[in-house]
Amino acid sequence: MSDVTTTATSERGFFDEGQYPGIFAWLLSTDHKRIGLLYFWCIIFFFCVGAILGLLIRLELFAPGETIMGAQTYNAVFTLHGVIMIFLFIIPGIPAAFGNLIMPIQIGARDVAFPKLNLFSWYLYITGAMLAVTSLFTGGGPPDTGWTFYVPFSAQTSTNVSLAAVAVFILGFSSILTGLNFVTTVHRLRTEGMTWMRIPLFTWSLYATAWIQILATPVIGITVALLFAERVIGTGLFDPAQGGDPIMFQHLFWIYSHPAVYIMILPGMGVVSDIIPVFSRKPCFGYKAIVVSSLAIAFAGSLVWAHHMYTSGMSDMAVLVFSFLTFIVAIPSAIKVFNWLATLYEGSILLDPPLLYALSFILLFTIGGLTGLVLGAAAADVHVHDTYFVVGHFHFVMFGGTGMAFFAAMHYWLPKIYGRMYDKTIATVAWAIMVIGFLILYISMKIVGMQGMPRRYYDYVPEFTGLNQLATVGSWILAVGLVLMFANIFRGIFKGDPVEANPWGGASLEWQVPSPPPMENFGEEDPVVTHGPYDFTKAGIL
Ligand code: HEM
Ligand SMILES: [Cu+2]
Repeated sequence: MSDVTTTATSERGFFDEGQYPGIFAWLLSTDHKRIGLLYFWCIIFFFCVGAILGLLIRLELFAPGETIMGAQTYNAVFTLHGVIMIFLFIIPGIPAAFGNLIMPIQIGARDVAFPKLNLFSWYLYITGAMLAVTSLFTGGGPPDTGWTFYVPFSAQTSTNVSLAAVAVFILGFSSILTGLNFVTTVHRLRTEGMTWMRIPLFTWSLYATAWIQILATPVIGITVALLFAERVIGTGLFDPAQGGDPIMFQHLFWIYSHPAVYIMILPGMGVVSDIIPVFSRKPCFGYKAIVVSSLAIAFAGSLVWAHHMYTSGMSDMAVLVFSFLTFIVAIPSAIKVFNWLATLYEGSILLDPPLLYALSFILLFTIGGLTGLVLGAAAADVHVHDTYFVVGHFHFVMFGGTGMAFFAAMHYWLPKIYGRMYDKTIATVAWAIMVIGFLILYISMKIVGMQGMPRRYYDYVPEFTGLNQLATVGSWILAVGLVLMFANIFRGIFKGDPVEANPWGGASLEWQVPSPPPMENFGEEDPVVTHGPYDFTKAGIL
């Protein structure tokens, strides 16, 4: 990309250029970077709350029988853990925080296409989050259905499922509007020379994600609206006694929620695709293959929802077709993994924290993906369905995949946004502790699941005690790593050494503007792009 000459009005970039005084500089800002930071801090907050709930679940499961809470509280805690982690952390995580912070700069835009809509999406996110929290203390008390809200239980329980459904409905709108904004931004606001084949892979992944957000999210909106109607006016759509069908709820739920796992993972893949070339000092191997596989995942991933329902009662033919389609989606995912490894191969590797977090993404996501194939194979799934094997699998993919990618993005881009660097040694130590704790925690879950321990149960038979205790100890190690990582990031943001515009030697546009970037990203003139995002030689870095 061409060198950009910027006229930053001050050293503190957009932090000093608020339109309004005080807190309103944030609450009324339409700048994509400020909105990105609003999301970032809210998402970190909810992640910490969710993680504490996860630790409480593990504490309860340390020994058979009651350990720290009763059964009804336990049901509420794991429902809340699931709802927070899914709807408030992992789905909005990378797109809403880092997509907003970085994507417009990567394509040479001064902001997203609809800045006010962008701010409105954040308010919807906050409103949804507030309602979800309110549902704990009002009505019949905290929802106890699990984050899947399966009928008939969710239609009948006296807990506050109705308000939680409204919360999910509103959060869905936030997600759809962000998707619309990003699609329009990528189509309309690319600067001169930013052809489709020069778009950085992070932005490409957000583009593919945005289409899923637009096309799939309305389905969950309709599903929770129907659940609300079922509870409030007894529509009977899902109630067999009134001619309804509970299986229909599962179809509707997973028609969104399976594509949603690609809303969760694709942006993470995009982060990794951007980081690996920079820290290998090599162009990304198979750029086009990564682009096409993102789009292929977005498309094919919409056809496999019923692999969550092999044991719900379906025709053998349907089971066969969904099992086959599920295996097809593994292909574009595997293509990406091969391309990342080929990029690393014979590169001059810089083992800085962003790369370490990206490497743990590859390892943990691959393990998670392969156990996904075990679940995709219908015959094997019948054995491990709704056991801890599933819990192990999805934590590997979501936490080991997207979670690690979120942390990788944090270590990669926060110095750009705040203009300060964290301590790299502490970041590395925290990373090592986290990965060790992670493996102990979730491998134990997979094994105890293979042995038949069901998920979502308050209690277990004594035979499973050993592995459960191992898992709980793993969760403590993981927690130590998390605390160390966040403490180091906070310290870095406030007290770290100032950084240059391009601390890692990246070739894409965000590394050409000052750290932190000025309000409209670029000075008087828009940048003109003359080479691809990983052409380190043409960018003068190699
Ligand atoms: C400190 C880290 C974490 C710990 C100790 C932890 C632990 C647990 C445990 C013990 C369960 C209960 C499993 C069950 O009974 O079904 C669970 C469920 C779940 N976790 Fe986590 N988890 C952690 C992080 C995460 C993250 C980062 C995510 C999302 C990205 C996540 C998403 C979920 C979901 C969706 C469920 C399912 C809830 C349900 O079945 O309704 N967890 N977790
Ligand atoms: Cu699925």
